[in-house]
Amino acid sequence: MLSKRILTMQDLSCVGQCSLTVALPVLSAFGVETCVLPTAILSNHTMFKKWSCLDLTGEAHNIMSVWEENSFKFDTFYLGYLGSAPLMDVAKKCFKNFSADGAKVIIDPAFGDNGVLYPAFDEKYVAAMKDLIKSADIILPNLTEACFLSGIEYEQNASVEFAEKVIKKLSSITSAVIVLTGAEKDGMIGEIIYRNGNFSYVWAEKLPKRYHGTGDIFAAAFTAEYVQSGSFKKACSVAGELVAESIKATDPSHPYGVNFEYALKNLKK
Ligand code: PXL
Repeated sequence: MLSKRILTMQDLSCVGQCSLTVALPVLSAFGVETCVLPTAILSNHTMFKKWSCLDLTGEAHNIMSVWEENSFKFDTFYLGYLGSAPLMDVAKKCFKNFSADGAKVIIDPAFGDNGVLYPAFDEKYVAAMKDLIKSADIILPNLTEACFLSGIEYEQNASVEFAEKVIKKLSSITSAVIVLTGAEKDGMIGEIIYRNGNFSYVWAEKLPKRYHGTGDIFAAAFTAEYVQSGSFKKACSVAGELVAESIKATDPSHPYGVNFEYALKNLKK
């Protein structure tokens, strides 16, 4: 099998089952070599009452200069929660200096949910992300992120038609394939894929409870499956299934993430 080396850029939250602590095990379990550029170290994710954060922008530049000397190249860049706007410039430098032939850029904007930005972010972060997604081949926003990026006001319980309007506006900013996650229709949850001017859909049963960190599990599994099969629909259904199995295995008294470890252990081939 052709080996595809991924570089994932996102934060390391010491507690919280998100970002790197999810991406690394998921990508490894799917059989993909994964290198990391940690963008920040947090005590825990920002859905807890308190957190500390060490921004690693400066160290990222040191790491990249050594990588240049070692002539490293990557086949896929997969970005999640970065942490601060200057890290978007780090990302652009990375794409420029470390892309293997035909390298792909997959970006999960990872800055908000339920109509609001995550606590560490503001409009400047959104503006920098709006610029960064111009370099992407695939983006994986939820509806909140797609609304912020396209400048359309978020709607609760949005229809598929509304989501498609947001996606079309977003497509005027980036030529990336847009995979909108967490779309809802008739009691189902799924993805709306916009590619070459056409919409396609992947739907699955919607589970009653929403949990934190599921977007990161989806993005990591999507990336791992996509780099191997090249199929958007298969990547969405495999990733959606891993999220669903993780939610089903989660004890409701565990408030800050999902039991993706159990779901990975039982991953079907
Ligand atoms: O799951 C996204 C995420 C990743 N990393 C950190 C976060 C969040 C969401 O809140 O706070 C630090």
